[in-house]
Amino acid sequence: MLAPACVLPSVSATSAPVRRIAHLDMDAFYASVELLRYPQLQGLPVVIGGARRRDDDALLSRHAGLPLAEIPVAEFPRLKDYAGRGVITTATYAARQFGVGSAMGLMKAARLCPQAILLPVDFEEYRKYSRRFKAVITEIAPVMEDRGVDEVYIDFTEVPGGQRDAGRSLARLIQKSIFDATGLSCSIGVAPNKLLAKMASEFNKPKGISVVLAEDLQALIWPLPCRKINGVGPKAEEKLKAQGIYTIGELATRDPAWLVKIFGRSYGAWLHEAAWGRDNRPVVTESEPVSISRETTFERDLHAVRDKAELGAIFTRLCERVAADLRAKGYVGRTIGIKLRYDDFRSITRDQTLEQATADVRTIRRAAGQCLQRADLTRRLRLLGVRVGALARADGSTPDTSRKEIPRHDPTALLFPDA
Ligand code: DCP
Ligand code: MG
Repeated sequence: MLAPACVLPSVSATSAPVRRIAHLDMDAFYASVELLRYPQLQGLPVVIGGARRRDDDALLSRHAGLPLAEIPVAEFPRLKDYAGRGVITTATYAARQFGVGSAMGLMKAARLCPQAILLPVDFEEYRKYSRRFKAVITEIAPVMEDRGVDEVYIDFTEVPGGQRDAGRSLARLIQKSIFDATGLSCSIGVAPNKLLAKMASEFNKPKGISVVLAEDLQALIWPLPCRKINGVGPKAEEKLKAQGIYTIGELATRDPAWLVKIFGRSYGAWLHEAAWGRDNRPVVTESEPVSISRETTFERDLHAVRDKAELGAIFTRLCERVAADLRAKGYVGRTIGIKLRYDDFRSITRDQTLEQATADVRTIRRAAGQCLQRADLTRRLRLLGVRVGALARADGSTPDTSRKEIPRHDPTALLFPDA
């Protein structure tokens, strides 16, 4: 006999909330920030790029005293007058209609859209707006992963209202709050995981909101070219095409064992999972480094034999700094490596993996020294670096290793080798 309904907990009371991950990407980011300064360019084809700050300065000095928003449109530099080897960082949507876009040479773009207005890049301004829009998001939804200047992942799952209308309501609120605070628009994709959310945010750009549910895989994801998977680059795409695989749906039908044979164990297995829309990566609020490293470029090229003492002191100092960084950040690492750049700018790396993770300077120095012996030391060197990877938290917890850390350049290592 069935138990009375009242003693059974209702499904909604016991089941975990549906996982809803958002990917947010700002629309024509650099260009949109420039349009805040120069609203008279709204709706016009504008490209950002080149190293022509001087032209902008000239424009400003010609109109000294005039508010930026009142500089006549006719006064702005045009793409057709550009000569040089600069490339476009981004273009307004009006300019994209002419086929110009990120990474295209300015001279080529000038042929496609000579009348486009050309503005120089101002990274500082973009970073300022980047910080602003991210602060708006974390006020509303605290679990946010920073993925660079204009994009983030946000975990909607536990946010109040994050489940409403499959995440659409919260996405709308975030879009509006960012616009109110900055005047900038963005596009948001909401899906069961990062992989699908990243694809979804592109669906309705600009100012778009797109929701992809697990059951939409076949209809919305499988018709897309494999290249739309974040992690399938041009090389993998070519290789897939050579196997007759063009769409994600075609990829999904292939036997995983076959994919492993063609693409290798880890990438082949990942391709299969990606094609089936599976991805368990968490939204990581604080970046966890993959490795910690220090490197220094010498003021003059050094030779391993002739400058042995000087090089040795710098090497020890770098190891000390890496060990100190590890301790300060609470990590130990198993893979110890070195990086050398020769006087002809060729770079090499050597590393070795220890039995046990360490943050001990002597252990690091010894292992790095062994790596150095495996390198060609007959040429003069212009850069030396020491790196500790395969990190684990010193307290035993496991870090997420989906992100990379840029080596810290250490100009003082040469100046104060014994400091
Ligand atoms: N960027 C760059 N060089 C590239 C690509 C991009 O300098 N090859 C910069 C300029 C962009 C910013 O990064 O404004 C963000 O890149 P996106 O790919 O998100 O491009 P946009 O935000 O400009 O446009 P979209 O609306 O398509 O996101
Ligand atoms: Mg963008």
